Amino acid sequence: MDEAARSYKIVLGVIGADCHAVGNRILTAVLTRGGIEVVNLGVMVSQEEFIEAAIAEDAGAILVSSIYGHGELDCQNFRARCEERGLGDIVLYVGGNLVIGKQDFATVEARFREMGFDRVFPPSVDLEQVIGLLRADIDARRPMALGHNSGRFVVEARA
Ligand code: B12
Repeated sequence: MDEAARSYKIVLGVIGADCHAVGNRILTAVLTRGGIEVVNLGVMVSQEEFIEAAIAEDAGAILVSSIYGHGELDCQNFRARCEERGLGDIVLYVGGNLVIGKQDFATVEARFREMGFDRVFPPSVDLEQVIGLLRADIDARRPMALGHNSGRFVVEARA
């Protein structure tokens, strides 16, 4: 397949009991305009709902928003749950006001990276840059020869 013709599908939502909806709509609009196919789950999305949607939609990435400050709690074990469900190659991003109050972003980033997120973004991120990163990260995780959810294929093939 021609690289330029490759489609990039992602699942987006606001995790946990978080109902902040404005950023979610902006993310959807900017990413869609940038040529990314967005499956928007809206607000108050559970880990399970993100994972179910990523499997059903054969998405290359899950973008998690957390605005109300409880991101660390809501995102616990997210990467492990993805792996359990065969999404070994899924790209995981998280962004927003991830923790309560003002904390050094480098420290916050390190904690979420430790939890298995590929990239961690502050509220002030340039969304055009995110589109470029997304394409590159999905390409790196899913070489053209492998289909979507290829991590699941590898797990099943090993079983
Ligand atoms: C509007 C608002 C509300 C509204 C939300 C209405 C709605 N349905 O959207 C209401 C009044 C309901 C509300 C409630 C609460 N809120 Co409020 N709210 C705000 C406010 C004023 C604006 C949020 C907003 O729309 N911002 C504009 C959008 C465009 O920005 P954004 O959401 O940050 O999203 C952008 C970026 O973060 C980034 N981004 C987000 N996610 C991701 C993900 C990825 C992967 C990437 C790349 C980028 C990215 O891109 C987005 C687009 O540019 C902020 C203060 C502020 N100035 O931000 C507080 C704020 C977010 N709220 C806050 C709090 C504490 C609450 C409550 C807990 C208050 C309470 N005690 O009840 C509740 C939580 C309710 C709940 N269950 O979620 C705090 C969070 C504190 C923290 N994280 O440390 C803030 C920061 C206010 C503050 N300074 O204390 N809130």
